[in-house]
Amino acid sequence: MNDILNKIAHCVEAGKINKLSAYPPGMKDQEGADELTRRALDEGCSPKEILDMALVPAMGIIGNKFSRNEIYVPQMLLSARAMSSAMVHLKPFFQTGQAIRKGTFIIGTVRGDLHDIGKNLVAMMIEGSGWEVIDLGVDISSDKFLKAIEEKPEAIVGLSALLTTTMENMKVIVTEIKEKHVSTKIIIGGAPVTHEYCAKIGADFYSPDPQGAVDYLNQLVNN
Ligand code: B1M
Repeated sequence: MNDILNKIAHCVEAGKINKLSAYPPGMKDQEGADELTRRALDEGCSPKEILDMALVPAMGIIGNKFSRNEIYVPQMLLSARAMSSAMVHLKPFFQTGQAIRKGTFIIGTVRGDLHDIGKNLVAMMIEGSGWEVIDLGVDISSDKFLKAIEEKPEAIVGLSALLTTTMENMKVIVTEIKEKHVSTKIIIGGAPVTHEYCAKIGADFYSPDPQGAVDYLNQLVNN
């Protein structure tokens, strides 16, 4: 069993999605995270084992490498896609409650902003670390965040912005969320965002990268 879990972890780290994917060249024609995860479930691995012993540690390694500039966005995207291809097989189990999620994370790119590559990476990493992720998409106003929070009052919220102009909309959204849901934790991120800005607008946490957001969320449930 450990053998197949190690293989899945290796595929995620290497960005090997499925048998047809050409990358990485050294793994051509080999099964990827997609087929191996299906096989692991068929052979009796539990979704939690696959998540905790293969996908989450592998994405953790990738996230840390990215934070240390040892790998770059294309490699991280491939790893994220490999992980997503595995998650497709696990999702039905999470939905039926056979695997327990750590909590719910609502994420969106703020109003006026259409950049979603970083936001998608954050969403995938957080989903891979065992959270239910509700991805509201791009150009998201306070109203949409508030509606989503009303449906999931215990959720933690993540805001992404890539433009110095739309970063200002974070302030409006954070203020309106905190007015109605004072205990809702809000994480913010995106290229122009800083720790100072986070403190200034009253958000709870700033992370420059997906792994920081994952670590913060996990620390919230472990305390
Ligand atoms: Co835009 N764009 N863009 N763009 N774009 C930037 C951001 C810009 C810096 C380019 C430049 O001028 N050098 C500049 C912003 C300048 C500024 O405000 N300071 C800019 C501009 C000006 C614009 C337009 C206004 C251009 C125009 O139309 N004149 C326009 C705005 C459209 C809009 O949003 N309303 C525009 C449009 C676009 C495209 C649509 C063409 C495309 C977006 C495609 C897409 O996302 N689907 C695009 C792109 C690709 C970029 C660049 C080149 C790359 C952004 C990216 O995806 N980076 C960007 C220049 C650059 O960054 N070098 C640029 C990779 C991604 C993985 O990183 O998103 O930073 P990032 O996410 C990181 C972290 O920030 C963090 O984790 C991620 C992984 O480490 N993170 C979080 C992100 N969200 C987080 C949330 C968290 C935690 C961490 O917790 C919740």
